[in-house]
Amino acid sequence: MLSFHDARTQNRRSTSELAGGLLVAPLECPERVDMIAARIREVGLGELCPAQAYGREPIEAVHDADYVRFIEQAWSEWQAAGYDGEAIATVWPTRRTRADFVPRHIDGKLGYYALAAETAIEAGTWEAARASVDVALSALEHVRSSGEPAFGLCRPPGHHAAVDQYGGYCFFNNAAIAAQAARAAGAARVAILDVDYHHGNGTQQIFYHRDDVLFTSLHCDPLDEFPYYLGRADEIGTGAGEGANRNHPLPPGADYAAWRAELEAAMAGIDAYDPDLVIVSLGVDTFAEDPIGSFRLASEDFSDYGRLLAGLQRPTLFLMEGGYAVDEIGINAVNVLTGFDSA
Ligand code: OKP
Ligand code: ZN
Repeated sequence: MLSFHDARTQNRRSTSELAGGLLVAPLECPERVDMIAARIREVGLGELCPAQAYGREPIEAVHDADYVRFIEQAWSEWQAAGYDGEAIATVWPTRRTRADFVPRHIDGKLGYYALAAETAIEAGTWEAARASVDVALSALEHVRSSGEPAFGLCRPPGHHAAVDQYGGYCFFNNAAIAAQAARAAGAARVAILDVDYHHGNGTQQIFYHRDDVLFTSLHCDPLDEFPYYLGRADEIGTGAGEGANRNHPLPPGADYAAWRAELEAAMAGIDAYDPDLVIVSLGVDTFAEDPIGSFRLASEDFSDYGRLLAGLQRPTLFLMEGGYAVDEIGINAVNVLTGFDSA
């Protein structure tokens, strides 16, 4: 299987994540990509190809243009305000205040566009987030032109990013942008299967009213886990999209047997939908040793479900999402891909 990467994804080098009341070294670090790339080479998965540049048009086919401009300019506006640290939201439009205008001050803008406070914006964020989209679109192009599967080493991840919101380490929704680009290029139906430990609230929101992109997600129950305010099983889509959103929440601590049973149910739904393309939002924070996930998958379980996914027999695009056990992230992500290739 071919993989795609871009060195500019490493330009995001945030030093601060708000966690447990402290500013700590971010879990979503550049070394994650290095470890995956090293493992790809070690097992000889296939060529690691450079990404092409696609510009902002495919990003703006999913995200609001004002939001894209905000991500582009936030760091310089933050610096112009004279702040010393990285840009972190501290105040929000909430129930009983207004959210129908964007404040002028950077503090107001950050709260308007942020869905969570853990994720800081710094000097390289805009470039890295754009490069992550380029990686996804380059891998998509390979799947579309060859029919072969491909893997995008996206970083930062994307599935929490909504039409006009960032957070949960995500800025642009790589999987949603790829799905939209595939539709524009002629795919009739696209299925997104999100296997990250966290619910893909952004992807869900982007396609909630549509039936041309099916969103199916396995994740920890939002009653107990980030992103908390979306991801329950009764969220089935709206209007034309009714029935095209499928959430499979699992309890904290779920083991592989429970997870695999939900995957098989999710796959039956995808098969019946008959998509031209399957996009896998590949988060490996379901790993037992993940520092923030509670699920109990072992490294060999990733190979097993990779094999299972090949049973869909569809053109398949894998895009990296979460996974924070950095020492094993390459093993686990690449196990899915080698499992898929071996089937
Ligand atoms: C991003 B992705 C740790 C709390 C972490 C944010 C999680 C973002 C996950 N102190 N909260 O879905 O892997
Ligand atoms: Zn995650």
